[in-house]
Amino acid sequence: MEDILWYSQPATVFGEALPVGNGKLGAMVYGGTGKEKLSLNLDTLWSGKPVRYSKPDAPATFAKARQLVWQGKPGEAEELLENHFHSPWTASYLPLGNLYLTMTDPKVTGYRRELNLAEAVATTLFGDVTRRVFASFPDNCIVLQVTAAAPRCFTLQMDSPLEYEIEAGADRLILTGHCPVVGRRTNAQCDSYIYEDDGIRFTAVAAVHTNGSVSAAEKTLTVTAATRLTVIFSAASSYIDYKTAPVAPHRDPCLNTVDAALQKGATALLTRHLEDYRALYGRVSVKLPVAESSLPTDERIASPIKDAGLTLLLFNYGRFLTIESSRPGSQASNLQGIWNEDLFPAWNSNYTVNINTEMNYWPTLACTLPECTKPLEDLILRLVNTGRDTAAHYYGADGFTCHHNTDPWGLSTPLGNVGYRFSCGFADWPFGSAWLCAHLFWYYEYTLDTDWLRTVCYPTLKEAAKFYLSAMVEKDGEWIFSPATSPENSYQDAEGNPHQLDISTTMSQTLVKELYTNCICCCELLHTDKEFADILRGRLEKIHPFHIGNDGRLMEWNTEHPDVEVTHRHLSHLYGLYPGELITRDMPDLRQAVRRSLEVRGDAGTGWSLAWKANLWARLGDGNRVQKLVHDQLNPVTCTEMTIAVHGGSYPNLLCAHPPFQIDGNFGITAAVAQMLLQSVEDRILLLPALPEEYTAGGSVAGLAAKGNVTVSFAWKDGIITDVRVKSPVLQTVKVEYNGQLHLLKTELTDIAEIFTAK
Ligand code: FUC
Repeated sequence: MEDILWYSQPATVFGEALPVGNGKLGAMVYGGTGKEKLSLNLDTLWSGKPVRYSKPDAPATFAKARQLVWQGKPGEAEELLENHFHSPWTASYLPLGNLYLTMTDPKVTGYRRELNLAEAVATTLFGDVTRRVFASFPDNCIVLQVTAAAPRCFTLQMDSPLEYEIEAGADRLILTGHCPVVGRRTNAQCDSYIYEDDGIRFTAVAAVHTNGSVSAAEKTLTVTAATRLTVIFSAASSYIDYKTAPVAPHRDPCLNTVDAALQKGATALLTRHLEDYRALYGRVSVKLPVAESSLPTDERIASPIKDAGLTLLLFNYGRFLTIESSRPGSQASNLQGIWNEDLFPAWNSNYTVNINTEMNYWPTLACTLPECTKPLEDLILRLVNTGRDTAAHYYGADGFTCHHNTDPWGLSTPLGNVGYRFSCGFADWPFGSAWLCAHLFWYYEYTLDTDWLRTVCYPTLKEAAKFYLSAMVEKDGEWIFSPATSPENSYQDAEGNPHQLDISTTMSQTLVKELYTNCICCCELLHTDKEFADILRGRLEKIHPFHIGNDGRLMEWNTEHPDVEVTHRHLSHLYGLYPGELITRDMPDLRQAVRRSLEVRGDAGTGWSLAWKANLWARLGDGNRVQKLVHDQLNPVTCTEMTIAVHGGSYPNLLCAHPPFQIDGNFGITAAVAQMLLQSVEDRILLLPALPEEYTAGGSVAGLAAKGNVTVSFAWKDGIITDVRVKSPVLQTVKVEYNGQLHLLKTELTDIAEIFTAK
């Protein structure tokens, strides 16, 4: 029931258009009548080229900054790092262009456009015309099918905001273009580009198959007297990897892909797409006691009282967006997933790894989509290579590290630009590697893939741990990373001046504690590296991240400095409760301190900030507060609001508004809804740990995943759980807590194939 977004008018701007994608290719579908527009993306279209940044004497500069902070001079330390330590910014994720299909005599009656999340098909209906758009993973193309009862004339055109040329062949348009190499920026925003020969090049092809006749002229294909028309679109770029000049062949591979799809034909393409997509989306099904809404989606979110079904729609949308934006072989989902129309997108639409990229992957394992995490794994493995250089060059340290931003070139340095004031708050945070490594360990915990633990997960965690082992220092009996920041937040010194560098911070200590703990666990599971594990154990004895302040909050800084912005959007110091698991249910004082911190921070924030709060409240077991935050996320934001603001909400197409559009909030909310229903924490599975009151009447869950390679299905009535079934490819007994009690349940044997096929 809550699988459809629908509207009774075409989209006029991005925030109304509907997304489809196959991980690599993305399209926003406008659903116009006389003129349809698809704005197109390819995951590897980025500015830049392989690059390595360095700063003379960086380790000495950092050591000097530490000394200054320890001497109570954080302002001097900040100036030093701003002028002598920071590197240029990441590359930008670029739009590919647009495809336009005009049609004569549109006869606009009975207009409806919809996105069916259960099929990943966007459909536009009016008069005698039906148009369908889907992105096929198995055939690597986007398919636009039109059928009409009466014959029509069509024209097909493409353009691009990048430098490009178009050729028209007998049945196709071929767009070749290239990406700029350098972006110039003012402040955090890129505002002009320089094109050079060594940037990424690309080919995009749109070919038609029709029962009308096709002619080509003036960069336009014209189709006459057609009642059926299929456009097959694909694209490929010359990007190879982070270190190699982008010279991969793209024209022939792209043409071959399109020819192969044309050969299959529209019906087979749709069948293959549905088979592929449903096998992923259908693994999970949630039913909640909600009445069906008769309103179009934009009117539903515009209503001041949110109907109870919207939460489920948002949950399903997040699962859809995961499958559409992150598939094996694609780049990881960036700040906008894969959907970006802007030549100068906010924050370069890059990978911001001090919350945003990770949040994109919060729901993936819980929603039984483990293969969709593979692009994130690729991103991390790339950083092991580039981040080794950063660890050695900037800190004189072992292992690898990554700061708060990255891109397909594997940027891992402390980006900030010379003299950019207050940049330490984001730049000086070499903890992206630690946070990302948590995702690798969670993947193991969910899948129990021991070979992968041995060959991929542990070696990566070990390299990450080595960085902190060699870069941390001992002070007053504790091992600290110093100076440290708490992402993007500031505190006031005694004179009321804002600072970002402190002796240490809760988040930096939390991330190291988690990483070392996970590494030790790997060593034990793999019966390896006993000595290394002992070194880590020794260090852990002197790492204590959590302290409760006099005001009852969990402390964020080394000492109780006054806040600069008490409602700051980041919640870095609360990481230990979520997504981390260091603050467990048997630590009531720390949980109370988190609760107090959340109360003082308040609910308002950017889209992703609302979503993080929702997940924290879910861990605290407060379902109504989670639902309140989900509703806050559903506050309508007008499509013209695309400049940076801090209040969250949703565009009419339900994409999350930071504002501007940022997809992390969609994924964060999906994770929070999953956590209302099931949490896999400590040694057990909690059923309905944070169910909002309005859903207690009854409902069911099928196929959500828990740690230990299991999926869980259950139903409830009047808040009481019935019919629990736990499935696993291995026979095991799992601890499940529900109805206030711990139950030991034997798993039903299933093979992976069964878990991974539609229920
Ligand atoms: C971090 C956040 C901002 C924004 C940006 C992409 O810097 O603090 O709010 O989400 O990432």
